[in-house]
Parts: sequence; C-alpha cells; structure tokens
Amino acid sequence: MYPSFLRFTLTLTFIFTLLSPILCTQAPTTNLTPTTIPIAVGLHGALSFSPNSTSASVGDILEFRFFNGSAPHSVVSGPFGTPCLPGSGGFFSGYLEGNDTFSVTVTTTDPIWYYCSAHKHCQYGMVGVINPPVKAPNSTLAQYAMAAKGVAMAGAPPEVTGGVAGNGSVAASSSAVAPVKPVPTGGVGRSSIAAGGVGIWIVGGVVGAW
Ligand SMILES: [Cu+2]
Repeated sequence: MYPSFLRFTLTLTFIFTLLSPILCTQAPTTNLTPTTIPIAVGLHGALSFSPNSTSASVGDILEFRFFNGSAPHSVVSGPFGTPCLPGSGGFFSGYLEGNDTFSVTVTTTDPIWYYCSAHKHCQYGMVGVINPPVKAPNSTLAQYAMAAKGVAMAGAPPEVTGGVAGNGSVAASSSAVAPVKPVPTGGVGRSSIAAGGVGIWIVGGVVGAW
C-alpha cells in the first residue's frame, strides 16, 4: 500500500522506537555517582597513589583502585606526625591487588594523610593526602614523605577497617592495565552483545512481515 521509501522510513522509525530503551542502557557505567573520587594505587607498577593530593567534601567517596604491581599494596590513614603508622578511627584496606577497590566515605574536611604499609613502600614515597592543609609549609605532603623515609617499619591495623572492599570495577576505566583477576560478567560488554542480537532479529521480523 505504502510507497517503498515510506515503508522503509516507517520500518526504521518502528525499529528505533523498539530499540531506544535498549540503546539508552548502553550509557557509560563510570561516574554514575559524581561524588566518587578515584585514586589509582600502584598504577603501572609504580609505588604511588595517583593523584596523591586530593580535595574531597564530607560525603564524597574515595575509591582506591588497585592496579597490577610487583606486590600487593594497601592504603592506611594515619597522623601527619607519625608517618607510615596508623591512627585511631582511620581506615586500612588490607593488602589488595589488580582490580580490587577500597572505598572510603569522607567524614571530615580535615587533612587525611595516608600511605601504603606494604614492605617499605611508605618509606619509598607511597604516600598521599586528602584535603592538604592550606597553610604550608609545616604540613605538606613533601614533608610527610621526607619524614617517612626515616621510619624503621611501617604499621597497619590488625584488620581491615574504615571502608568497603570491592572487585572488578577497575578494568573498564583503564585500557592501559590488563586485569589479573577475572572480571565479573554481566557488565556493559555482555548487554551490548544481547542488544545487537535483538536488533538484528527485529529488523528481519519487521521487514518480512510488512
Ligand atoms: Cu605499596
């Protein structure tokens, strides 16, 4: 009944109407929560946190993302005056590696100093700060790192505390680092394949039935 070009247009409209809810679910999965602050741990095998100086508001979530390295790392908070040693009421991730995450909810705007307690990583400069003091020079990250060099042995709390450990959220955000552990299925990649299959099936069905 309809001219072929109109039939084609109607078919396309129909297909996109059907597919739009599926296509809309393909949005990027990163930064769903704007208050999440990612901090890379041991990126490219370096003994570092990146960024190592970060501003955060109360309620923000620090997401420490552990990357592959020569050894597992940790993140521990502790007072400025005793580098490489934990403080009370802080956080300790335990020893984590590729694809692990450790999320800490910020509860203060005071400076939060932190370090890695593995081996001599703290002494080698694997340190960082959240909300660095505005008034230098007495409390800078450089000074914390300098003092850390003289610490005989880093310390950590007896058990994981002050945050939530996760796994598998790192790989999608960094193509530069291959994951060590299997990434849980059910993510974007899998649903993309499913959506593509549905789309092809609908095209065939509609055109044939018209
Ligand atoms: Cu480390």
